[in-house]
Amino acid sequence: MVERSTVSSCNPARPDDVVATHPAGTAADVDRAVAAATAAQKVWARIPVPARAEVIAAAGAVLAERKAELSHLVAREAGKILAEAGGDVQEAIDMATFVAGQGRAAWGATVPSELGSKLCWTTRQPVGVVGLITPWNFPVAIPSWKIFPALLAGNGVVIKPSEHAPACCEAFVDACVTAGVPKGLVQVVHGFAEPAAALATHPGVGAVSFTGSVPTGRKVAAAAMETGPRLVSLELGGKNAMIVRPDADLDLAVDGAVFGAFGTAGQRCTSTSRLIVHPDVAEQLVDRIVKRVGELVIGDPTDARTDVGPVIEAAAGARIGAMVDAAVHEGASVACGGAAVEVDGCGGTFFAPTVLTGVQPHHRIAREEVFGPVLAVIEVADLDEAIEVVNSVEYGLSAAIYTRDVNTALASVDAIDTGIVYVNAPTIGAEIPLPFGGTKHTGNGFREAGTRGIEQFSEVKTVYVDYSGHLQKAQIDNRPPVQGGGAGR
Ligand code: UN1
Repeated sequence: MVERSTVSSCNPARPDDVVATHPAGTAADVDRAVAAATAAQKVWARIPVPARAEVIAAAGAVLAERKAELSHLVAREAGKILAEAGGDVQEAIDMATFVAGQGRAAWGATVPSELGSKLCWTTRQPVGVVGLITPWNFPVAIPSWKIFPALLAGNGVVIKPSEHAPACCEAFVDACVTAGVPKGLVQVVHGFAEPAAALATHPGVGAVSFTGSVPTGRKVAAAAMETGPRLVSLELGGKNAMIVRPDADLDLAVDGAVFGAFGTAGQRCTSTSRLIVHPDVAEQLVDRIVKRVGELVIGDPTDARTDVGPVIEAAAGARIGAMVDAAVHEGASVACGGAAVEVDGCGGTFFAPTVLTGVQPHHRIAREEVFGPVLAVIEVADLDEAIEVVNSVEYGLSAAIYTRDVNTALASVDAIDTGIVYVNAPTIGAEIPLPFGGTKHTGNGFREAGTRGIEQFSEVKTVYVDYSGHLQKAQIDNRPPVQGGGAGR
């Protein structure tokens, strides 16, 4: 494996502006990091859970104090516009509050025993050290989704952040350490595939959690099951659809489509990338979306007037452009956008918000994740066909339906095969106390956030205590026969 020897992140809007440079980690660095986190975890796991929770709450407070500074860093390193960068940091603050609260909540169940003088309950134990591989697009929020619950559950952490956002991860971990997270408990290893693979296969890592693409996620899972951690949670791609029914509030649907598709320059795993619409309203809806797109300001994300920032790097722009070209080749039409645009004074890659019409469900652009500001419009005859199209892709993260009819809305919630469904709201914007994740190839059945975070990073333990003072035999049929047949009288 030949890899670059340094990780160097730059401002996606101005690639000459280098944000951070670190030596690229190796498998040996991962070994050292796992050993150090393991040593620190042994002490941490003995601290009572509410006391661990207090440290996490304090980390939230430090993040809140540093919110402005961190938001600027997110905008500069990940290219997110300031409002979204602030939202990213706020999501981490909220996660700290929520997870800290879980430190005084129930973690298990008590269950009545089938025998007398016996207690049965479940509890949770840490897995030891968790290995985290995180993306650049929520460079503070996603580490927080994983690190806070992992710490609350009593684990140590080794995180390999995206090579595009090393400084955001360092800043997040620094806030944790300032708040009192023991030094050494959360280790950061920067780099590319080598440390990621080492983490996924490390015998000293009890769980690995990955957010990123399907091909990499599959490699992580296969490698991890072969030699490494037993718990593997994956959050992979999406091909999120918004259905707009003819009875929908079209103003609302236009707002939702523009925000869902072009917010974060389409670079969320939850971004809306398919608009599934009835022919009666298709033209009107597309015209209105295109008009709104014309009003969006594309530019430097640190300028408060900007609506759409850059894509993460030139290669991403080239990939998105090739997907749009392929769609046109397959028969789609470009209603707006379709290519990268120059922004004065910025050398980064800015892909124009793009609406494609005439897309058919079998086109590549209707099936493959774009991870860029591209909305494919697919016309369908009725609700059944709309749902069939929503469910026809390999992903199952998020979907939205716009309708004023409550029966249509709820029937769609039932029929749509995704982990998250929105009614009259776009496909982005999942809230942290609720489980986050998807069906099919979007993941492997795990959900993040909410109370699921603790489950994700711990093992359940079932405990039986027999205080009868004599041997009681379970699974031995020792009950008196029921008198008088089935009615029991
Ligand atoms: C992601 O893009 O990987 O639901 C996560 C949302 C955000 C999370 C996105 N809260 O859009």
